[in-house]
Amino acid sequence: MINEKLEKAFNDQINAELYSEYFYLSMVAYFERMNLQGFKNWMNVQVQEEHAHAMGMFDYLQERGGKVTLQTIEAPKADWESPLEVFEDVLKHEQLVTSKINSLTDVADEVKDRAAVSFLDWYIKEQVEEEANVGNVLKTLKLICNDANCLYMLDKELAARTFVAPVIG
Ligand code: OFO
Repeated sequence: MINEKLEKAFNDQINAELYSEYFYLSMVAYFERMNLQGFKNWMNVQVQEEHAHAMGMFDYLQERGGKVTLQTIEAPKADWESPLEVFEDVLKHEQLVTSKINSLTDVADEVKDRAAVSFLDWYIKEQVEEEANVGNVLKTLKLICNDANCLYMLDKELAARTFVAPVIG
């Protein structure tokens, strides 16, 4: 049976992952309004990844005999000034998620749940990749993309991203 404090921390993180899904879905709608289909595709993959992250913890908590308690998902921001502002928000958000996953792992450590610590290792590594992916798009937007041509080229590039269901744990 999973420790109660750890169960609560997992439920909070499931909510954070579902909020991430919601936040990025709001960005999908923004890119649709902007008619930037490649950016929209990139963000749609992000939405699917966040859903998979939430479900990975959802399934794990149940597998460990814990109770999944879903919480209210906060309404995300709906408007941005530019694609640059969107990606600045994504990076800030991923950095926040990294700190939340680190805190969740601290709780698993504190209650000496070695299995949970080992399970969460996947998420810790995933965050390194997430921050790097977002950081790369942000770098291009910041350093190179100050005209419509570049935005068009980047949109074409982002159209190539595809979702690969992660094998978590
Ligand atoms: Fe984008 O991060 Fe989930 O875990």
